[in-house]
Amino acid sequence: MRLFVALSLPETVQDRLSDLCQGVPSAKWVAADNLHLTLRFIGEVDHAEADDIHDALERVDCEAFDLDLVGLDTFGEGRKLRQLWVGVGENPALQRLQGKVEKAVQRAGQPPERRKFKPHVTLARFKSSPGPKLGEFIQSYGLLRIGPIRMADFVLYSSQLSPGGSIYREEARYPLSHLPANMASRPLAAGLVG
Ligand code: 2AM
Repeated sequence: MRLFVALSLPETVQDRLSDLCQGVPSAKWVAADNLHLTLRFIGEVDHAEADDIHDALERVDCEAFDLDLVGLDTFGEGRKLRQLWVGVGENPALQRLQGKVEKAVQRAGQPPERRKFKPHVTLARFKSSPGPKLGEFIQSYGLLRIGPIRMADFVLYSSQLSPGGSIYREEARYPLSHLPANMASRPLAAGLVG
């Protein structure tokens, strides 16, 4: 299975973002309920590895925090533009959580992520040049600011590639705060372990 760890966004925020998602030809917009902020992409693992990752994530002890979504930016430029995304206001608590998730995933035996963490919520992906409409979109919504959004947990998702786009499934949710470890421990979602 293909796994990643992310912050899920409240439905109200997903809907607000999704309402913006139009008017740029060639944009492949992310479906509202797929909008999320990735903390760590893991990729393909087997069931035993997935269990180890789950066990390690259950031990992550980090405080709940508020998140602000701020502004728009892209990965790649011009003809090489690949993604349009919403950024995140400076957030030490988010950085702490990401660091702990990274350590947990490594403790579970996965290789380290080499790329620097750049928190973002992908709105659209591009296979061909978006043309001038993207500039207009960024002009219209570049000052976007949504928040504070309370982040009280994080999620282990599986992702299945399908012709209609990726299907994300929540496999486990991990509370943030300072609960004793035994209160934070729950089994994996049914079906993750074979
Ligand atoms: P993205 O939003 O920047 O595309 C599920 O696919 C999540 O994992 C997405 O948020 C995606 O980030 C991220 N992701 C997918 N493939 C990845 C890869 N090869 N390396 C890092 N992150 C990846």
